[in-house]
Amino acid sequence: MDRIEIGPKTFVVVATGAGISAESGLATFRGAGGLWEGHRVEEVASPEGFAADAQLVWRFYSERRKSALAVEPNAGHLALAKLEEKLGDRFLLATQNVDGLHRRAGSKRVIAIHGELFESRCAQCFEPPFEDKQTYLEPPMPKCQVCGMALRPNIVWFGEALDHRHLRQVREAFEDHRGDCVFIAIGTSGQVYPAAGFVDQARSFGAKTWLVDLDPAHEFAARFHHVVRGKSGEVLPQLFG
Ligand code: BV8
Ligand code: ZN
Repeated sequence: MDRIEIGPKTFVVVATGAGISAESGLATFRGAGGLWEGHRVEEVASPEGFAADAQLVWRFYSERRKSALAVEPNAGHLALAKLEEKLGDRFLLATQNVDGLHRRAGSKRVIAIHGELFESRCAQCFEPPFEDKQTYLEPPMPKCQVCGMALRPNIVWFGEALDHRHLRQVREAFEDHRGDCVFIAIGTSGQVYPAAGFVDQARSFGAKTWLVDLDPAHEFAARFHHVVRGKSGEVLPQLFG
């Protein structure tokens, strides 16, 4: 059984994708062939998609809010929360997932680099994002209390920039701990940038890199020092030495 040796000063950066939530019962992006109700996710999860059909996009996110509220974190999420408890400030979790399951599992040092499913924000003015668990399946679509324009999910859509502070936090973690850093990607097909480039950044700063995935994407897996094939809910509880 593979084990990742973590020394007394080793800094651990973890990046997770949809695969870590699969055992909780949430659909992955590639599992459904990248489709939702016959629409390409890249189209629905985009500013163009929202401009073209806000109701369709709100239906997409409302259904995901309902599914994410109906499931529980799994052993993989819990294993990462336990590792964070052990490592404290020598741990950083960057998740591509918007489902909120890492926080519900107890993870605190987690940055949601693609946004938060349970937050909405105004599509126009600079009112800050706010917690929103509501679903919007029928018109009228939700409006901003301040300026009256449309509300949108607080998600980073395709073609939108990620929060540069998040990207800086990940880069600094590699930079500040060069020589004694481990990067572990879990349950991601590595198709979406800039997250898919974290492994290259990690290696450029001398980090050891691991991929944990049920069915590793070949060209992505080739960029890691180590690849562990399996279900994250089964692998993670035994993986950390
Ligand atoms: C950006 C939120 C630039 C949405 C997401 C053309 C136009 C515009 C942009 C681009 C373009 N071409 C390329 C780009 C860049 C684009 C990109 O990379 N596109 C890809 C498709 C080529 N990236 C962007 O647009 C990003 N922004 O580049 O901005 C910019 C800069 C400055 C100023 C302006 C603009 C923004 C990307 C963020 C998009 N938002 N999520 C939502 O969730 O609704 S992306 C979304 O898809 C996820 O967050 C995640 O990132 C990605 C899905 O990937 P995965 O999580 O990996 O899931 P997947 O299903 O693919 O894989 C699951 C894996 O789990 C599999 O490997 C499977 O084997 C494994 N698995 C399954 N079960 C298990 C398991 N593993 C373990 N255990 C199990 N049980
Ligand atoms: Zn507004």
